[in-house]
Amino acid sequence: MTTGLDFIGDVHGCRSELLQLLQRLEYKKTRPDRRKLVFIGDLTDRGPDSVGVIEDVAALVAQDKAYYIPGNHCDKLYRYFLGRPVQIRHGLETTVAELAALSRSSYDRTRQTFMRLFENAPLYLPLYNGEVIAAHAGIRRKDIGASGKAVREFVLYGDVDREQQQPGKLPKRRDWVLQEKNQRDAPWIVYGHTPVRKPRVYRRTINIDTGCVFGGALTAFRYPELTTVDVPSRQAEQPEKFRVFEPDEPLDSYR
Ligand SMILES: [Mn+2]
Repeated sequence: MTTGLDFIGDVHGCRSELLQLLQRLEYKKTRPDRRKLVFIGDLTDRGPDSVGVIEDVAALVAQDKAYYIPGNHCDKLYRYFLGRPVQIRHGLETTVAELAALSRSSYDRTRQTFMRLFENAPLYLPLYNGEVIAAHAGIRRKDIGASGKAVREFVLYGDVDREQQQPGKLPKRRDWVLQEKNQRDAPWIVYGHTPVRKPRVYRRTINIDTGCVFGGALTAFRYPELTTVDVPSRQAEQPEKFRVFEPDEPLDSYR
């Protein structure tokens, strides 16, 4: 059993920010006090070093210092590596360009490393005796323990409104946490997927995707401490990528 968990949201190829955050969390040399990292998906796409992030995260998982669960960008990269027809857009084009610049042997190694990481990952992950669940875009508490296509779609893509979808545009995402009950002792749900300026807390859920690749920050959520640690982004600011969700709650009201 670990003494604590450090969840890290959507890295999207922001390797230098990741390494700085790991330093702040003291993972660089040895594992601090038997804590463990939890990467909650979307390692690649859009940022400057997706290949480096794949190598870093796979190495941490192999050393038993980290868990990893996939995000929608991971799912698409996996299908790309399988040779399935996927659209090289929405950020995948940067990862594909990085891969194209590799030597044949480096390409093969990265492909194998990523595919193995993905194949060994659960869709979502209950941790700390089920007190906390990691799921890329979130999960309804009633679905914890369930699998199947609808749950998979929700966990990877969120609560998307397919009916309102405009042709060629990304579907709208609903604020799924509003449907969750306010229950003491309900498991915490740690998710990302939709960039927010500050970690958004509501009813024992926390969105920790603070949009590093869009100029925000890379954030870690520490459990059971219920604190966050963040490092500022080195990427260009893209304010239009961030969403504002109401209501939210102060994290320290749960401590
Ligand atoms: Mn995502």
